Amino acid sequence: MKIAVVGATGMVGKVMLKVLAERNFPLTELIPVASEKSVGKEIDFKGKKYKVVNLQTAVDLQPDIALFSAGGDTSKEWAPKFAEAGITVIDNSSAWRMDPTKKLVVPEINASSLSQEDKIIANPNCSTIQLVLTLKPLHDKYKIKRVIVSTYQSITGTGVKAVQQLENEYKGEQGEMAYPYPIHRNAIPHCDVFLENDYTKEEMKLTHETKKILNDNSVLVSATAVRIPVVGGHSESVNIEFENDFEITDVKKLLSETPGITLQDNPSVNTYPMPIYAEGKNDVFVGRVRKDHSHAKALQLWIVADNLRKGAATNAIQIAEYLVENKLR
Ligand code: 2RA
Repeated sequence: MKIAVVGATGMVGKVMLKVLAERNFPLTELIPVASEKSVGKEIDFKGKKYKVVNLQTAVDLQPDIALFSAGGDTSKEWAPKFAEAGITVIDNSSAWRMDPTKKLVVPEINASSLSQEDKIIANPNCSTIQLVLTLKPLHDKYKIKRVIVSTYQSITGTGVKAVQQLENEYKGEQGEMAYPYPIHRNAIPHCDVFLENDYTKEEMKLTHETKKILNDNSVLVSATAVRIPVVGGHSESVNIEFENDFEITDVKKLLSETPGITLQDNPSVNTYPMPIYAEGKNDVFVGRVRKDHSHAKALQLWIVADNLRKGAATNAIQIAEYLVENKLR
């Protein structure tokens, strides 16, 4: 199994390499791919050195699967070229997520929809993945009417420039700005760009992608996405209104039995999910599960996940694992 990692020198690409090694993915050859300026650089993977190549060379080397995390423009231009060459692309950008001909996959939810014909598979947005993994079992059992979510997003979601901005601000130094304002000791309610409806693109991704992955346009979602000076993962405060009644003990049991979710919920001993705990782990952590005292059929909960892992690299690799295990690649 030949695997290409497109964007291998980027923040998510590096985590993809780490997770491929950790999970002992059955690859016989690794093809690290990056822009021309990185071509020739050496990548160490499981004690072996691999030279970075450019995109055309990667197509010519005919990998079985290409994990893309190289931005939407590169995906838009190159994913079709890889697919035409018979290579299965799993793309972490937003380029293909809402394309009606492309699958948007969280393996625990809808990997079974995949077939050999799927040559470009979209990895959902990080904040969507942790949300829908939690919503899916609840939707199946209690039918969700409406979701109100506020996110508290790690600066790693923006990239290296944002991490550098925070480090500069810690040191009281002026440097390149990833955000319109200082992020140190601040919270910026502005992730990605603002749209006509005064929501941001990040907020509308939560709305549109959730509906597509749950395959239910009736689910109403309103989001506020906030950037905070944290690096370990994205946190989300979620209020869910159901059609049906529920018992909180049943909800907690259901979540604790859901693959990919770790229920971390014991306020009496200060146990709840936090980015400093979730960082470096592949699960989605759920806690603060409680009946909404203001609404008989609503639930309040808190979700945290490492946005570079389950929010990006790990989810993409789990899709690749599913393809291999089910002989779809
Ligand atoms: C962010 N989810 O956190 C977006 C893209 N990674 O900025």
